[in-house]
Amino acid sequence: MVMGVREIREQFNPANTSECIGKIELHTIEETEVKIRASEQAFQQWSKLSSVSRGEILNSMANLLIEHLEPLAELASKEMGKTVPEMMGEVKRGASILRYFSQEGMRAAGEVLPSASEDKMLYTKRVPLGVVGVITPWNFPIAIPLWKIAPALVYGNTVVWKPSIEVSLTSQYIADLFEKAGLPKNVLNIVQGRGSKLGAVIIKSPKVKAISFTGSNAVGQQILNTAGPMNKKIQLELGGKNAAIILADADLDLAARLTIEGAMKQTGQRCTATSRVYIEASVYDTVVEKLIENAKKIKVGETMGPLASKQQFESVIEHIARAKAQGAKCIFGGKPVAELSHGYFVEPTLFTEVTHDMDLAREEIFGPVLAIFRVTDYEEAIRLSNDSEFGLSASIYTTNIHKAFDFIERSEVGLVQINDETGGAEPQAPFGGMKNSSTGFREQGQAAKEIFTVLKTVTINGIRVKGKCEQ
Ligand code: UN1
Repeated sequence: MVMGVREIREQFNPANTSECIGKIELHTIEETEVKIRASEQAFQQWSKLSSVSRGEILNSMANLLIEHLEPLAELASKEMGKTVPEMMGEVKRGASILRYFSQEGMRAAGEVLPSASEDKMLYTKRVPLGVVGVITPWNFPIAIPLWKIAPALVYGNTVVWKPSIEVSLTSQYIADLFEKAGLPKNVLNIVQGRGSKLGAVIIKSPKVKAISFTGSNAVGQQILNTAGPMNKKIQLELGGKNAAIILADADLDLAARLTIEGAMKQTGQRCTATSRVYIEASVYDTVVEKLIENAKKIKVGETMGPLASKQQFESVIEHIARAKAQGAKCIFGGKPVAELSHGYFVEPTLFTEVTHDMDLAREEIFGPVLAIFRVTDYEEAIRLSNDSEFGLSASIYTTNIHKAFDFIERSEVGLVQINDETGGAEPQAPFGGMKNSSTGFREQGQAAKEIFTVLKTVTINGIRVKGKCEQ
């Protein structure tokens, strides 16, 4: 039954903006409410199923993802612009996330504690919350939803999922695969539409016990304002302005290669992208040359995809124009690619002569833009790398073990990288930032159970009442 009038949306390929790749019917507010209610009912059965059985469904889903690797990667690539090899990597990553959490169904769900009384048994037991709301972005249309949905499901919750409208077709494909994998009806309910309309219904619903969101700081703040006072559990993964430090003693080839990869992979559309690099003065000229050499190797339209949408394209172009107007020097790129004007393609872009009061040093760009700074020494580098409202990830390239350990201690971020790029996350490791990059619970790994379960403490009295066993 369709309630209200459904809006139809056409999706276009950001690499070829006149190519319509499909249509999607958006849900109405009423339908979203119905789906939340249905998920609440489905919780009764789903939470009773053993976690081992729930895990088996996730494992089937992992197998299906791999079976559908190519068509899914191609669809997602056409919908949001990431290159097909990048998208195939993401589908495989999705499968390993599902496999990790499928095993979680076989792991301990509590612990036995000693009691002060010999007559009592005391233990903890993790239980699911009920319906949880998962609101996901367009930049990892497969991996991010799965690393929220998989733990939510294996711990026994049901999920109402609102993906970004920009990746509606990819998200529908994933929801359909979950059904094929044997997930009972209404255990995962997808709602397609805008966050301002449908996301708001999920956030406000008293039936939804937790919200896991990845996206902008502005929306994150609205979630906190609305769902916080309702005492919901809230997990927010927000922006980043990730720094890399290259010291004179580093392997400079490795540092330059990984800094450019960190900045330009996925066209810079990762909250973990490297967006600032601090280079020690004595190797500054050499490293800048190496950064340019690496940037030159990128073939826009082949090894680097377009920006995901018109809005993204305009925003990145505006950031570049503002950086120039504020006095930063563009030493590489800085323009849309003229011969690829049928898509949202922008050149990999490098800026020098950046000062810390410029927007380029402070604001998240979410595009292939890197700000390069010269620093006198490690102390100046760490001070400037920490001079940010964000604290997601940071890298240092050095062979000095003392500086590496000092950086681990003093870097104000959730993800510290030594001789590695700022991006990336493995499913078994907690993911999240400090400062304005994250709020609340970590994602992935064992840490995921903190948001998606609640602990019950159980006391059983009278376990050793005299004479009972002899009767
Ligand atoms: C990665 O670096 O591979 O939205 C993961 C984002 C992050 C995930 C990054 N939440 O870009």
